[in-house]
Amino acid sequence: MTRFILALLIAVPLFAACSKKEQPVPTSDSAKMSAGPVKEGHGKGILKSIDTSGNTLLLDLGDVPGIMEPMTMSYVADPPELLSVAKAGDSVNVTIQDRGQGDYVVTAIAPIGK
Ligand SMILES: [Cu+2]
Repeated sequence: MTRFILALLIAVPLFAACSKKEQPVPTSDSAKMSAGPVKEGHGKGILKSIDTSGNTLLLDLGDVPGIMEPMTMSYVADPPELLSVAKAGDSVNVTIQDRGQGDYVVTAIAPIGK
């Protein structure tokens, strides 16, 4: 029994030293990020223009809390049916999703006061 414990005491540090040399397997952080949680926020602004070929809406929005500071930029419309909901120049309420890695999408749009 004593000999067994002694063997363990010797063996354990050997294993520890051995495992120290092993390089940790790199995990794919980029894959995790792209599969990360979608952030969603609501904003209000003006629909500036509609690009049916690019499937985008150019929106001049106020702050979209947690998603985007006030700015004019184009968002992919998902679903594409959103392209025909409002007209250029309309005041709109929108739902914006941040799907990660610069992928900003408008998922809902409604003209205000119509
Ligand atoms: Cu922006």
